[in-house]
Parts: sequence; structure tokens; C-alpha cells
Amino acid sequence: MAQELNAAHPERLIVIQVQWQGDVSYASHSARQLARTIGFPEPHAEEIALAVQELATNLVKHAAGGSIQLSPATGQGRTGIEIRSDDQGPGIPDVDRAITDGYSTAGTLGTGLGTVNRMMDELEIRSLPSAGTHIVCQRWLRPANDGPLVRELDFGAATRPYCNSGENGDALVIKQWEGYALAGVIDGLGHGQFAQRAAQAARNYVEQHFDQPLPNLFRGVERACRATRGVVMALVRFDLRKHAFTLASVGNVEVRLFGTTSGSTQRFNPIIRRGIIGLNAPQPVCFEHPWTSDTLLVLHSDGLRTHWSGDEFAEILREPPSKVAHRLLIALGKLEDDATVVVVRSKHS
Ligand SMILES: [Mn+2]
Repeated sequence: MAQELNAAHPERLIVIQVQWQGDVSYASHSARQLARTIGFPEPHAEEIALAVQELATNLVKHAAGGSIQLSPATGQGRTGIEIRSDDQGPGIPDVDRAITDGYSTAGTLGTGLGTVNRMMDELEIRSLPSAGTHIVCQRWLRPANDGPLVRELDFGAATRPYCNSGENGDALVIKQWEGYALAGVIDGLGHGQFAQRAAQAARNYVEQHFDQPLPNLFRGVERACRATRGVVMALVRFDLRKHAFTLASVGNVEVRLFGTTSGSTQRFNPIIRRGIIGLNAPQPVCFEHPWTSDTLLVLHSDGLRTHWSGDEFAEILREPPSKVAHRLLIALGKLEDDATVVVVRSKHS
């Protein structure tokens, strides 16, 4: 695939032999230049340059040199940049650990791969002691945002750690962009410091890639959480032009859908994969469902009781989403677990 792409743009394939620190700066500079040429805005070109700097630094420090290849990339109607890093060095002893942000200790092979995972949209690593390390990653252009964003959804959220301790092992994501939105609840396994680390690794990845397709987000979080305890996560992506949303979920995050004018619970039986992302999770099934102006969506972690009905909370569910979230958290939150609620409804004009 990469070869075809390169063949299509032979004039824009850049191969840089990286042996010493000066080559690192040159590789990073070249990546920034190519990213600008492809059309990446400055902050994104900077992130791509940073990813290349991390990869090239690894080549110098741990592989006695190697090569960085930069080229334009296309795929699934998208345009972007592809970066390859190849060496014949000793291989990365623990890829899972290396790729988890904040885990790789400075100075060991694979340092900075967490950064590469966050900066790039897709990432593949093959590393063997006998055959060196081969990394391919892509970053895609985001559609340009023209004009002020019309916020079509109202979000509410409430979260707190267990027993009101300082460390919250739950996290949430809320994003809106032109015609789309993303909402999610993430629950790091257990609670306390290590649950928080897992949840934050997942949240950081999703925040950085929020507009990417759901399967890509789950694959990226899987990479980001490999050396953590792991997380469960439900993400909902709204396609407002299509009046639809897509849900993908792994593990125990409650998803409820209500018709707020009728007060009725809508039939909604998505396929929820069991498992823990970062440890043993299969890819989630993406489930599409219509989104209407009177739909209320509630996501919550298992730190809230799951046995509740819309009838019980009919009054509360008519409140603004932020109020719904807070009142559900107070009514249903279990003291012994981190608890998080996200509520979404169309803005009523
Ligand atoms: Mn929990």
C-alpha cells in the first residue's frame, strides 16, 4: 500500500538516513515542511514534526541509526501523511509498555512511542530482536472548520471519585464540531491512582483524535492503555446531518435512550462487547440508531446503580442535561466506586 502511494507521488517521497542528532532535526524539519505542503494547519504540522522527532531520536539512541520515510498518503477518501521508521537495531523489549504514555522510562528503547501514538491517527509497530523495529503511522487531514460552530446538542456531565478521594478512575469526553459530536464515558479498572492513569491515557487519546471513526478510536485507546490496568468505554458519535448516532462500547458502561416528550424508554439493545480495552478487548460492534430532537441519551459508569427506570425519574429527565446528570449521580451513585454520568439532548430552539 505504501509503495503504491509512493509510486503515485515519487517526487514527494522523502527518505532520510538518521545516524546522529543533526539528522533528527533534519527529519523533524522535513516532516513539518511536508505536512504544511499537504495542507496541515500549523499546530498539526508541529505535532507531526514532534512524532518524527521521537521516532528519529529512538533511531539514534537505541538502534545505531536507521531510516525515516515521509510521504503523502491517501485512503478511504482521506488525505494525510505517512511516516515510516525502519532500523536493524535490537528491537523494543516491551512494545506495550513503551507505547503507554508516561510509562517508558527515559533512556530506554521505545521512549516517545506514547507521544507518537497520541500525535498520529494510526500506528503499527513490528519489533523483533532479530529483525529490528519497523513502524508505520499515518495522520489524516481534518476537514476545515469554516465559520462559527453551531452547537446543536446540549450536554450535561457529572463525575466524582469513590468515597470523595482525590483520584478519579472515571473520565468523560464531550466534543462538538461542524455537523458532528462525540460523547463518551471511560472507566479505568478498579479505582485509585492506577485506575485514574488508565482512564486518563484513554481520555487523552480520544481527545486528540475525537473526529476519527469509532473503530479507530477503540484501536488507538487499546494501544494507549496496553501497559495500564485497562478501561471499559462507551463512545457515541452523532452525525447530525443524518439525524443518527453510532454507539460503540466495550465493557460495562450503561447506555439509555429516552423519548423525553413521551417519557417513554426507547427500545435500544446495542451489542456490548465484554472485555477490557488494553488487555483483551475485541473490536466493538458499531451500532447506528436514529437521533430525534426529543431523544435524551444517558451514559453512565457502573459507579451508578444500573437498575433504574425512566418512569422513576420522569420529572428529572425533563430538566436540562447538566441537571439530569447531577441528579442521577446523587440518586444512583455508589459510594464505593467512581461515578460518572453524561447526558445529551438536542438544543430546543
Ligand atoms: Mn467502575
